[in-house]
Amino acid sequence: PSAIYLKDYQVPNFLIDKTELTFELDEASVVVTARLHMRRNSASNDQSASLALDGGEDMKLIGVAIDNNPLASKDYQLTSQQLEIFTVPDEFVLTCETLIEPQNNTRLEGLYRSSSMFCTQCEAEGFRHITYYLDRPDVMSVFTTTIIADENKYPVMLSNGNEVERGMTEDGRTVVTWHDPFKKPAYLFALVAGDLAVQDDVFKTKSGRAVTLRIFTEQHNIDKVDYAMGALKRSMKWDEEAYGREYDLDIFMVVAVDDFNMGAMENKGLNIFNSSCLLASPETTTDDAYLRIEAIVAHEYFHNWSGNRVTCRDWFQLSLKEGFTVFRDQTFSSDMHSETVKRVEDVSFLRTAQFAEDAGPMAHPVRPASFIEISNFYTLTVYEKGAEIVRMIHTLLGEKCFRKGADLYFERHDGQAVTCDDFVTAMEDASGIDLSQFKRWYSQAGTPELVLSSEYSESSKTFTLTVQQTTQPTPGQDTKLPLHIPIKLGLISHDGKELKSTYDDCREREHVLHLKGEKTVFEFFNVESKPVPSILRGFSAPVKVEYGYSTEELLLLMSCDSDGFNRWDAGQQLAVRELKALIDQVKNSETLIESSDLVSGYKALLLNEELDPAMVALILTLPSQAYLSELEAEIDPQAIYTARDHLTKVIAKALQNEFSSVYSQNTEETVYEPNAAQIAKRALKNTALRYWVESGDVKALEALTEQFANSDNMTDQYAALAIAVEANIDKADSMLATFYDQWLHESLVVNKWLTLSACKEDRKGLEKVNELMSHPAFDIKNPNKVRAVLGGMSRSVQVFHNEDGSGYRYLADQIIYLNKRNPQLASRMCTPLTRWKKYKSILSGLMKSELIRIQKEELSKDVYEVITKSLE
Ligand code: DPP
Ligand code: ZN
Repeated sequence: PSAIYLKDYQVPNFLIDKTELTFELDEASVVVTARLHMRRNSASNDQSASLALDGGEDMKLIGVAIDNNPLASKDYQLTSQQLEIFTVPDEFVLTCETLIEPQNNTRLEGLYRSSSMFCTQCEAEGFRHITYYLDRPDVMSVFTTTIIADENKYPVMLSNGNEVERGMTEDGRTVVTWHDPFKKPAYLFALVAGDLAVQDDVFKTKSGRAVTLRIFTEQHNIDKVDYAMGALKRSMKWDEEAYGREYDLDIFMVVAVDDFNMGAMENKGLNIFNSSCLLASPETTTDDAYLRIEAIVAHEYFHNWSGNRVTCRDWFQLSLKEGFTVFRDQTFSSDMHSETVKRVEDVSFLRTAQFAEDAGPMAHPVRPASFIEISNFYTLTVYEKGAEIVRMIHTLLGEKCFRKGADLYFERHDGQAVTCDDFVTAMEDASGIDLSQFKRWYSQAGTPELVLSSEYSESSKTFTLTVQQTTQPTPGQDTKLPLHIPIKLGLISHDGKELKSTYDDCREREHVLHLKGEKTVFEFFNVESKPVPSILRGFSAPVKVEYGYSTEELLLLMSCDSDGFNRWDAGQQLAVRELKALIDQVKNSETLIESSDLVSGYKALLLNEELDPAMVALILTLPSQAYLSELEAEIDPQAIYTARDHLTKVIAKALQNEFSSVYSQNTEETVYEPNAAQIAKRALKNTALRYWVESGDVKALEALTEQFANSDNMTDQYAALAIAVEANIDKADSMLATFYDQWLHESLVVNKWLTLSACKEDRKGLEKVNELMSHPAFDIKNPNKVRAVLGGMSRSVQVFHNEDGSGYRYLADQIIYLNKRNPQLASRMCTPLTRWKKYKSILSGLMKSELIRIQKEELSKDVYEVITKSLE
């Protein structure tokens, strides 16, 4: 396999104005007839180029014709990746007939089967497994799709756009034709056929049009779509208000599919969702999952403008649509619930997982310069860091100019396939703000690190802040340039008040500093007393910050900062300090001794009844094993685990009474609703229960058992079970068994059971994982189940990081097996092993040898790229 490069981009030699597809669906095979109305692209600099169409080797070419004249085999060449036709006129209709076998498509790319239905996934390059095509996003075409199938088996037959015709073939099969008036790249094509149930609704757009909304699921799941439908309507309304974007077709359809590689897909007018990201009911769905469903429904809907109406020129620009759309869905969720809680959750995720990606062998810029397999670049960097870039633009421009920029972008590029540069240019043109240095964020990989120091002059009332930025080298990028970084800053007096200061001729409580150089000194005048700086409020840039706060200063920020995000962050910093000290003690086999600062800070929080319970829960949650691993120079998983466990128990014992009373105060009988107020209370209640159980109080165990057995909602029941597993209480195994028996008919709940069973810290863990993989509830065809078990296992310290290497070997075996079946999924499963260089030497060596073992196999492009880069 070889890499392709952004710098080699060329416009397509041909364009496809119209795409007419006919699918004859059958159990044994599907015949696809494509009629492509093509012409040479006058913008191409090769006007005599042959026609090279993309196509996968899993297709059988039945016949190909130009303007209805069948081609002979001497007229073209067929390889495993393309169909090349040597001579074609300047304008022509290409007809191409292919035969595919969706039932044997285990890659879940292109047309495949999930349960008894047919469905598609074409992003990024799945369409080429359906027919030969110019499968690249800058080739946009108007699609008409005809589906022919037995209506008894497939009463529902869907594709993009509007249904325009329905009839019968002579042999009694149904023929349905769909037409999508908006031109689109092939990655947005979708087809679904099956015996599906539907729920209908209507959305009135701001201009008064009635849009039909239809959600389809397998028959047994249709009672779980109310929440998604509501979320869809909220999203449609929000996009009209926040961005002035109205929906453009008369119908919007969503289909839930069990076997799906990704979360969901924004196909024009016909979104396809992993059922785990759509189906919800109080009994089977946790609060977290509700919020996730709402966010993903919104995300896919928002793509209708940021992605579909304006799409990407090439796949290097993936973040153009993903970064922007994630930013849009984050803002939507924060408008629907709590802004601070949402920000904390997003940043916590970014700092844990994206920072780790940036520090690993797969580190890449938000706009990658090259790739071997694009599926490997649906990453946290492209999505989450990409969203941070858009957020920074928002911070630099302010709400009003940002909106002007977005309006200009949509207006200027409607119907086009464009680049990240085009997006930034629209923002610059609308605001007059120069973003030329800022654009380095798109091309430079790695997480910038800021080191800050300060001075205060009592006599001149001047506060001076010195900021230095550096970015560590990443693979293929040894030298780094300084970035334009917005730093939102406030100053707080030692008695907890917000201080005004004069900076850049503005007298305000908060300023946005523009860090541009490697080292910059910022001066603030008329600062009444020596301040504690509140740095990077709202996490105004995706960077690491180092500033020598004293413990007292962090406690002050944690209790007084007007910026909710920084209050949380101060708590995290305190906890991280404490944990780092403990980790070192474990590593040196010393007796573990902790300070009492964190405990007293937590106590104050628990006693303060005015705080948002959701924020209290977040602050009380210790930094995760994964986040602490990211912060370590050399990861010793067991040491981190031991330190975290120790501190949890110390806090639990010291505040046992507080936790027990917070638990009771937040336990009330209400009818379950996934609203912010209820979610907050449940979060705090269950955080309290987690500690309370760790305190060893028998009453806590009673409360846990009672909550597990009698909750009327999955959030509380699952929380009880997860606590039992994490705290490793004696009853955990029997609770897991009970849970399975209770929910064996609910596949999505069973996935939760698989994850918890697989991540349980247990000396016999690997045997159990192996049992799970052959359990009747497991299904290797289903990516959710594979992720549940292997993802769960990779999180456990004792099972995965066992020093006999058995955990790594087990995962490698599974990757080798999946590599052939489902390369995308196999490649994702490699992630934990790719971080090998950061682990302590015994583990590092074991991980590396598994990577080498995988490398010796005949690998898919997906796995090849990840493994090779990890070993470089
Ligand atoms: N474009 C899809 C999404 O992120 C890919 N799964 O919404
Ligand atoms: Zn997306």
